[in-house]
Amino acid sequence: MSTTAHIDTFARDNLPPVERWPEFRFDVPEVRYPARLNCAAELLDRMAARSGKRIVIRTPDGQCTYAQFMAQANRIAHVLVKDMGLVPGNRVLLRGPNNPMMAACWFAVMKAGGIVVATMPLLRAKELTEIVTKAEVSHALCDRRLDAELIAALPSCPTLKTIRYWYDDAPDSLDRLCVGQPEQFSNVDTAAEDVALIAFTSGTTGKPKGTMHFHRDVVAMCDLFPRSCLRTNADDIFCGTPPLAFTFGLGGMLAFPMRYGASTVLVERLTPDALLETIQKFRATVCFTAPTFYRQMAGLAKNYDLRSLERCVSAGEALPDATRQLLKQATGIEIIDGIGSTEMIHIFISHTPERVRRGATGYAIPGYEATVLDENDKPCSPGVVGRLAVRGATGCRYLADERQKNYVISKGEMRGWNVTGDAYSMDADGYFFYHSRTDDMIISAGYNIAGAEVEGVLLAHPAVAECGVVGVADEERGQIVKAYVVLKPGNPKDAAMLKQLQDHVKNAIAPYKYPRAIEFLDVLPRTETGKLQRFKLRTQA
Ligand code: 3UK
Repeated sequence: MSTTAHIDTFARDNLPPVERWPEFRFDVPEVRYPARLNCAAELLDRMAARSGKRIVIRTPDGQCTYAQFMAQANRIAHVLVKDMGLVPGNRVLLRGPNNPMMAACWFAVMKAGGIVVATMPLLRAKELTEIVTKAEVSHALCDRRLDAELIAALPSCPTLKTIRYWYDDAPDSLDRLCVGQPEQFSNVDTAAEDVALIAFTSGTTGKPKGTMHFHRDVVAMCDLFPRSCLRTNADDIFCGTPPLAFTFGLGGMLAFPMRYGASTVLVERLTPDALLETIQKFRATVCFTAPTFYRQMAGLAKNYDLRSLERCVSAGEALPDATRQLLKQATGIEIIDGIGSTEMIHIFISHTPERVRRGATGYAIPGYEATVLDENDKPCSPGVVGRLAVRGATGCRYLADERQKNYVISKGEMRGWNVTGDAYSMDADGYFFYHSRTDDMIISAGYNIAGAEVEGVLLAHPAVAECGVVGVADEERGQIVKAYVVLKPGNPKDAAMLKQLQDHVKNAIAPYKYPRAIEFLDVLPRTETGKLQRFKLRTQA
């Protein structure tokens, strides 16, 4: 590793031991970078120098150019260093909705050599405390409107000493402190392998895990999926829902458009209707969101002029084919599905719209290899369900966490491969088919049943708005399949409907997969990133 620019070496000191690292592969030339690399210089300054007058951020209240955005990031970087005493390598908590200050703060921290720890807007004091404690966060920049939970967390966060708020007019607010700061800043000359961000993922239930990504990884995610599958160009206008604190959103809502001189529409809170309106109003060409949003958008699309929209990216959970078909009928657009993870930083299996294969997430995109492993870490034959494993330009490095050994294989033939925790099969052409999370597989009377498959079938029924399928304990069968169903308005929650849905599944797939129990709900439990919380359904059962 080249010489670090970090004076505070906490992140480097808490990387996993080298023998536990994934193997990194730089097979595509786009991801071979020099030893010194600051991702803010690469994504922001370089584009500001080349096309400073182009628009980078659009919001309902106005827009700004690359040059203006760089100037703002530079002013904040001065505040971080001079007023807040940031030292390279310090961890900086960022807390805000998707707005221009959140984005500028992100780049300011990169420029000053800090490490971003971004948090989802809905996190509460308890979760913030866990993150601050684990990452030994020393500084925070926070949207004033989201201060309550941060303030509530402070008594239990002794490392966090310096906080400034933005969108605030107090004399010591970030906005005020920025006034009069120089518009130039000389970026800390970070190593490509200095940690740039620690992204937390809660997994399904357990304690949050911090995943560490280098400056190199941030640039690499921009040079892989957005180039090969999305084919981003400078005239693209991106929009969508994932928070900047989620690496899906960091890429799709900020870093990807910037890498290509394109622009992004940042909106703080979006419903399916508001997202459609945003596409119409800003003439957006690219949309990033989760499957449930696409499903609802398909039903509302006729009310909007969506002619500008060219490409839609879905990630976060499995995209049911029924949803893909609904959006296609409504807009003509073939969704680009992609599986990514916080550990891998972004998408590694996906497809171009032309190379879509029904029911598949896609193929390993250039820069990654993928395979399906059996319980002995041997590759499965085509069609056989096993554990998905990947390796490539990015990979998993947990911050001081024993669970590194669960994500990265550390011995044998497959040493260095990342295991995502998903049950997949691969066909003879290298397309990957999602079955379930490995811990969510339902085993009923000896049959392996993937909840997502049953969900996909139920979603194709005209009365079903949303559904979640889990295994619940059963004396006779070990587990039975249980479906939680949200019906579309106007459908009766009665025994006839129950029977109709069961018959619908029996007719579509192997009858042993049908839900022996069905419960009607008004809403399904979901995470802020749009994932169905199956564990909540299981405990409810
Ligand atoms: C699941 C999918 C089927 C899968 C993410 C794109 O979701 C992201 O990161 P997380 O750490 O979760 C990772 C897990 O989510 N998943 C994601 N996408 C798909 N399952 N089909 C999909 N298309 O279980 C995976 O292991 O929250 C997604 C980019 C960046 C991300 N962080």
